Amino acid sequence: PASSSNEATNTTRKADEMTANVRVSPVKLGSADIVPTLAFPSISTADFQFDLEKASDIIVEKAEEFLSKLGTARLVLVDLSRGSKILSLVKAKASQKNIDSAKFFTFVGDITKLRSEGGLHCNVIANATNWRLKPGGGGVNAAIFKAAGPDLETATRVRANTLLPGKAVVVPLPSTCPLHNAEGITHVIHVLGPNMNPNRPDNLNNDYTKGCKTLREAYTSLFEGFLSVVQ
Ligand code: AR6
Repeated sequence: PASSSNEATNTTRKADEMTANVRVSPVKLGSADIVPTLAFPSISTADFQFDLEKASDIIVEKAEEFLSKLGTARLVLVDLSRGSKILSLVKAKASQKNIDSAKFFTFVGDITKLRSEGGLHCNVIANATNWRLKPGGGGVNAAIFKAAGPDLETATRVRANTLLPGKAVVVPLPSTCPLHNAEGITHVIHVLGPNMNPNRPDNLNNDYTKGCKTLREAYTSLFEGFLSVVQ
């Protein structure tokens, strides 16, 4: 019967997403199949140079804290390469804590092409942004603003012009936006993490007491933003 074969497909898809990123045809992902899912990059750990061990502890701690509030919704940490150190650290630490890997998992892929290239449908994505909420600057921020086109900049301006470290802002994407119609993303949540890059004027000067506090606040603000979208 159709229902049991759908169930089998769903089970296989989940297993694939959790392990090998095996591609699943997007045509199988009708709206009825969609589980509310937030895909997020590791905030502050590339351009902003935040320590990976400390960041991975915070990601796992915050994901665990929010999973109980999220119902069936899922959290997915994304990075570009299979060799990503932050993905392996988080995967190992989440598994040590016996966190449900169907609800919180890691995924290799470009966050702007998760459905079209990875077969993973995420209705919300997070962006590791800058305080001006401006396109460009490299990293995931440049990729998301580029893929979304001018619609994202306009929709962002309606919500905010600046962001403080540790804060997030939820931006709904109009259906005309390429990220919405090609990838099924309805919201982008911009998050500003702590900046530990000593080559930048606005860095925390290696103060990890403040840095960890701000990164925790950033994930709290991000996950609360996602909660506000799913509820
Ligand atoms: N898809 C998935 N993950 C990505 C992608 C992508 N397309 N691009 C990068 N990553 P970063 P930060 C991963 O540097 O450290 C910008 O200039 C990357 O491998 O984007 O918070 C902004 O304008 C890493 O794991 O963000 C800010 O000024 C993670 O995304 C500043 O950088 C975050 O790396 C923010 O720095």
